[in-house]
Amino acid sequence: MRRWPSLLASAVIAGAMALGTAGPALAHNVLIGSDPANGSSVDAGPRQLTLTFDQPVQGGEDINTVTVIGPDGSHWEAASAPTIKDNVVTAQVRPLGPAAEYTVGYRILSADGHPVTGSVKFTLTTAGTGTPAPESEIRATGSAASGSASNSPDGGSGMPIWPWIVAAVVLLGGGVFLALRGGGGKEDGRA
Ligand SMILES: [Cu+2]
Repeated sequence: MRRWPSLLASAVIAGAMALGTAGPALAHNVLIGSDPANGSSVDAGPRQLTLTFDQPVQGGEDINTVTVIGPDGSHWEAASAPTIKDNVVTAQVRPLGPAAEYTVGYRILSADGHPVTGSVKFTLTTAGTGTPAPESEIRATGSAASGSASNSPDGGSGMPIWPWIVAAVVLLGGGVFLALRGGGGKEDGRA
């Protein structure tokens, strides 16, 4: 009779713990807007671009990188690091060249401390007079960011949830064991 309330309590506690610890993993920054907008066309190259997220981006020049990749993998981001103000990342762009599709790749530090990558694309409809960044001006981290950005279009950083499920099952199992053991002991005592 007595064991059911404690069994239920164990299950509720284990479930709450699993939810509580898994929650932050799902709260990564999400890109909610950009200028130029994803999929848009512009007739002149923007001198700067902005990426707006749903929550503040953490500072740190080494981890927050923005790349602008044009035809044949050419780089068009300025040499300076992007600036962060709350939810908005602003990056300077070189004058663009060929009329083509350009991909803006980003790697930013999420509010929960994890890196988030993704990309947006825009099309330059009228060729500009700019030239791509020379190899010497391409930031090492910028090159790395463009690679990871193209690999994770969903913007996720791949944090598995299964360890939390395993932990919940173990906790639940332990709770059941203790509840059965404790309940049995009390019954023996009263009898
Ligand atoms: Cu995270």
